Amino acid sequence: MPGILPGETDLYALTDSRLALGRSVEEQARTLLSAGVKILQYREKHAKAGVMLQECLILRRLTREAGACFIINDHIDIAMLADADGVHVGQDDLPVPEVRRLLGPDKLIGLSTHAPEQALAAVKAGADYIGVGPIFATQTKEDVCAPVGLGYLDWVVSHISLPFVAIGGIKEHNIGTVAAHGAVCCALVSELVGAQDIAAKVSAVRHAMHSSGG
Ligand code: TZP
Ligand code: MG
Repeated sequence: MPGILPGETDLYALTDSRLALGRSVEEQARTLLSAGVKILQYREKHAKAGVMLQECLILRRLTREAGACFIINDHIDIAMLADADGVHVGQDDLPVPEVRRLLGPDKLIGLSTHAPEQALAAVKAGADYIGVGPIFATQTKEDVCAPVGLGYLDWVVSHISLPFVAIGGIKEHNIGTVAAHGAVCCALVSELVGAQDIAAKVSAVRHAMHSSGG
């Protein structure tokens, strides 16, 4: 079964142990999945490869049990070994066609994009979905580009038919605006795993996303 794509679900959660108030990756994942999150990305920029593999094998089991999609950031080798549903790469990572050669046709490839030409190139390269952002300023990503704002999101909504996920600085207080601009799926890092009560935050964010007219 291929993974669930952005567009088929509203929230896309990412792990980040540096923001998770001491909670392990497994604990972050268990809580997010039991709160109903259906796409989970493992994104642990500072973990060693051996640790990554062990953690991803656990997350693979948990996501499978929860019927959720499991995506790994950057690391194609770990994704293959853990039988993840796909990988998410950035503009400076391995090119999508090369990732496809490694992963084959049945796995998902997500590509972060920050401008119209990158979105068009992602479609051409065969990405399965794109990340759109950073919509707002974010401290979570170390090498992040300046926020692209809602303008790029508007452009994607009207020009790109590939599934996409909005990302970057999205929080309970602004997710209604992002949804009102046409984002069906939003990715959140610090707002979810950095919350005192992750399950309560998932439900508050969902409520804000679906009830606000912007
Ligand atoms: N790609 C663009 S911004 C970002 C990624 C992975 C991090 C977003 O983190 P947050 O905490 O939701 O702003
Ligand atoms: Mg990357």
